[in-house]
Formats: sequence, structure tokens, C-alpha cells
Amino acid sequence: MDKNEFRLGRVRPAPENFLTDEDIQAVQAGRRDFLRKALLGASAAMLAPAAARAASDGDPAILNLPPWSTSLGMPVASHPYGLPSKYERGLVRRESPGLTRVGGSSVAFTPLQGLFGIITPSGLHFERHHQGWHDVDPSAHRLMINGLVKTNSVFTMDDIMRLPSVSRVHFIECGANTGMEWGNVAVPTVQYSHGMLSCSEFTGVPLKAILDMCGADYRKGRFILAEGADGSSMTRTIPMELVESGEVLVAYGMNGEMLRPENGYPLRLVVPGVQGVSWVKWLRRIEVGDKPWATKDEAVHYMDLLPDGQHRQYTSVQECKSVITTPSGGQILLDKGFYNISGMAWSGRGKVSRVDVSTDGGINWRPARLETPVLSKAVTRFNIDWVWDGKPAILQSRAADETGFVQPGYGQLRAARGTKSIYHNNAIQSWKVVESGEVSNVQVL
Ligand SMILES: Nc1nc2c(c(=O)[nH]1)N[C@H]1C(S)=C(S)[C@@H](COP(=O)(O)O)O[C@H]1N2
Ligand SMILES: [Mo]
Repeated sequence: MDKNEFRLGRVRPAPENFLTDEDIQAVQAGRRDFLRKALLGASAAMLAPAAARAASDGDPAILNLPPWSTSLGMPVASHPYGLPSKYERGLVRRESPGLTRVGGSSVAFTPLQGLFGIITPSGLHFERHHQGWHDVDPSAHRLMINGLVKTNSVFTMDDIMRLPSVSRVHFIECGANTGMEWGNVAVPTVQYSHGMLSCSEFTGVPLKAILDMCGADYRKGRFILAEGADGSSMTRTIPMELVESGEVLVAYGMNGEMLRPENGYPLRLVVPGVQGVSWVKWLRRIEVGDKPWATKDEAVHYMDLLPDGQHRQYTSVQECKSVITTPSGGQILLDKGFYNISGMAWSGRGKVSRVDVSTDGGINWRPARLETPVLSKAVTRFNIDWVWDGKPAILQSRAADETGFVQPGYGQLRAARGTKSIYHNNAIQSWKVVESGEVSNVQVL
């Protein structure tokens, strides 16, 4: 067997070799030199120790004592709130210049290519604002419950935080995630193709408990309207069944601390399995009603255009989907040999039951390892071994969930949904590897 088969390549580019916004602009302007630039920049940092080597090679990095072994370290609490290593400074949320037009109405994507496990660090949780974010003063924030309830009520944050709480891990995905790909626009990296996805532990009070306190009329009141306190007047209708299941939370906590301002501090709705737009941030009002409201954010946005010109309204559940995050677009395999293919799978309908991976564009499939924990309506991490023979390859993952639903290919998706959609693209993602090791985004029907 070729000795290279046991060499571990470094798939993840060094931070300085992450794509810059200029690179992205170059891609959008149709210039293709960004990969070459990335390759040139990569050579020194990445071609260095690519694998475990014999000690007799005399690697100076193990033979010489570095400053951190021979001097006093930093004092405790020099960062009262801890920060990532400066060597990780390239791993940040990024905006797509093509999508951000007016100041606040924008999206910043999670760098999925650099994440491990299932939890998104709070500072890297994606952001989607219809009119910018605010750092809301919690002492001035209120939640009102009205409509088909016995007692219209107003809660302070103190009132809410006294109530019995639960903590649950769930993914949140914007309905527009992977939206560019409908038009076969191959955005360069997984950050831009799938980065409107994050997964966190949320803490809060089940909305059902709050509605019970207010004497909600569950017989007539089959819908709720959730309203945010920002200037976008974000309002969404949510079916009462979801609330009655106990899954919908009025949340103040994320990953063990209060929500970050960008993610709705001090209060947001958590609607597990449902598209991000329903997870109303800076939550200020819940109305109980007997029919959907057809507000602007549901009558003209976040609906699916079908091939026959009709549209589906209130598509809410994010169907089963997966993506390989390493290796992925913009990364470079340094050498043939062993690689750990790693990715994320999720379903708005429950647990992921299986992920299959193909390295030949969908001809052969092998089952990937699902890492624990595998939680309902949360991201599941999968891994699978791969020995790259140095020849062109196409990497794909295909997830299935506990309802038996299998993630579709682009051919299947377009047959059902046409080509004019923006939202709810859960097709199988393909990454092409060429002989030079460059990985790029391609579509396979
Ligand atoms: N009040 C309010 N809530 C909102 C939004 C908003 O602009 N205002 N954006 C929605 C959309 S479209 C998405 S995808 C999610 C994004 O949540 P995040 O910014 O925490 O990732 O919040 C939703 N809730
Ligand atoms: Mo969204």
C-alpha cells in the first residue's frame, strides 16, 4: 500500500488563507483567480508538517523550546470574558456582498467549515435581521399576551425568569439557506451555501405554560401571532399544535448564558424544526387567534413558488438535509491519502436516522458514523473515513430522518418544486475535488 495512504492532510486552510471579502467579490464578478491566490498563499503554511513523521527527521518545532515553554504566561483574567486564540481570527461570520444592500437588512453566515460537533459557538451563530439589531435593555423589555385569552397580561423579564425553565438543543435554519443554489449559482464555500444554519442549547419557558397562566382558549385559538420589538415589525403565524406539544419556548438563554443581542436578547421565540423567520427575536407580543394572520412576512415572503405558477404559503418545517463541511468548497487537499470526511445533518421532523456518503458523485454510497448525541430537531454530526487516491472525486452526503424521508437530489427537487424558488432548498450538496486538491461547489442532478 502506498505510504501516502496513512498520511494525514491538513484540510483546513490556515486562517490567513480563508477567503476574504475581496475574493468573494472577485468570484461574484466572475473572476476565477481566487483559488490560485488561495493556493499560492497556502503553500508555506500548509505544506509544512502535513503528517506524523519520524522523530529522526529532526523537526525543529519539536526540538527547539518555544517562548511559551520558557517564559511566564499571561495573568489570570486578562480576558474577563474569554476570546478565541488569535490564530483563529479568520474563523468569523461573514456577509455576502451580493446580499447585503441596506445597512441593517442583512445576513451574516456561520463558518460551518471550521466547526466541530453540533453546537455553534454563540459568537459564530448566524445573524439574519430584517432591519438591524438592537441591544435591548432587559429592564425596559415586556412581553404581552393578548387575543383569545381570559386575562391579557404583560410580563417583565423578572416575571419570566421566575417560571419553571427547560433547556433544549435545536438547530435554527433560515428558510432562505442554500437559496442561491436554486439558480445554480455556485457560491464558493459552505459558509455561504449553508451558513444560515446554527445549533444551540436554548433555555426558556414553554410558551404553553405562559398561555395556560393567561387562560388561553385552545378550542377557538388554533393559531398564535408572534411579534418582535424591532422596527421590522416581524410577525409570524404559528399553529397552536406546535405550542401545545410543549416544544415552542420563550427563550432567554443560549449556550449557557443570556442570548446575544444579535440573536434576540433578552427574549426570542424558539420553534423547533420550523424555519428561522418564525423564531421571532426581541419577542414583545403573542396574540392568540382563530385564523392565520397573513402578515407581510408570510403573505409575500418565505413562500415557495411552484412550477405551475402557484405558490405554497406557510411552508414551515425545514425538511431533512445534510452537508459535508470538511472537505468543502474553497479548501484544498494537500496530498493524497487519509481524510476524515465530516459534516452535519438535521431534520425539522425529528431525529436523523442515517447519513450515506458518496465520493464518486452518487454512484456508490457508504453509511457514515452518526456521532452522539443524536437529538430531535438538532444538528447531528457525521464522520466517515476516506482515502483519496489523488484522482478527481465528487463528495456528497444524503441524510434520512426517522419519518423515513430521504434528502432529495437536485433533479428530484426541481421536478417537484421547479427552478423559481428561493426558499427551502434541501437538495444533496456536491463538492468536486480535482487533482490539484482544490475543492469547489458543483451541482449534480
Ligand atoms: N424581530 C425579528 N425577529 C426575527 C428576524 C428579524 O429580522 N426581526 N429575522 C428572522 C429570520 S428571517 C431568521 S432566519 C432568524 C435568524 O435568527 P438569528 O439572527 O438568531 O440567526 O430570526 C428571525 N427572527
Ligand atoms: Mo430567515
